[in-house]
Amino acid sequence: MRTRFAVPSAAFFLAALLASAPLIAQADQQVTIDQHMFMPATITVHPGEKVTWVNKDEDVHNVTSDDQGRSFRTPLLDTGESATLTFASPGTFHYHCSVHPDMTGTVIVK
Ligand SMILES: [Cu+2]
Repeated sequence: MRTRFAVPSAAFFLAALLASAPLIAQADQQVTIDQHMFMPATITVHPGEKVTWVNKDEDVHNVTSDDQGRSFRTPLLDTGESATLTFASPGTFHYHCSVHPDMTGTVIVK
């Protein structure tokens, strides 16, 4: 499991106090893939945040942007595998699974 909600150590608190960036910018957001669905289907993050997709399904899936240029695309993820993308710029990014095009999701960066 990720440690996002774990009790921070004293060292972490010190680092947080010294950091000028808001804490939220350092937290990974997670999308679970299961039963041929991205959950949540729409996720909202701040510019510079990372989104990690974790495949908990028994089938292979990936994350492929809908745009013509395929501005982002993860490798095929087997059961238990994950992939992380960083969204630097604001926008609305629709994606799907290239193996199962009916599986769709959206990342909103603002
Ligand atoms: Cu798929």
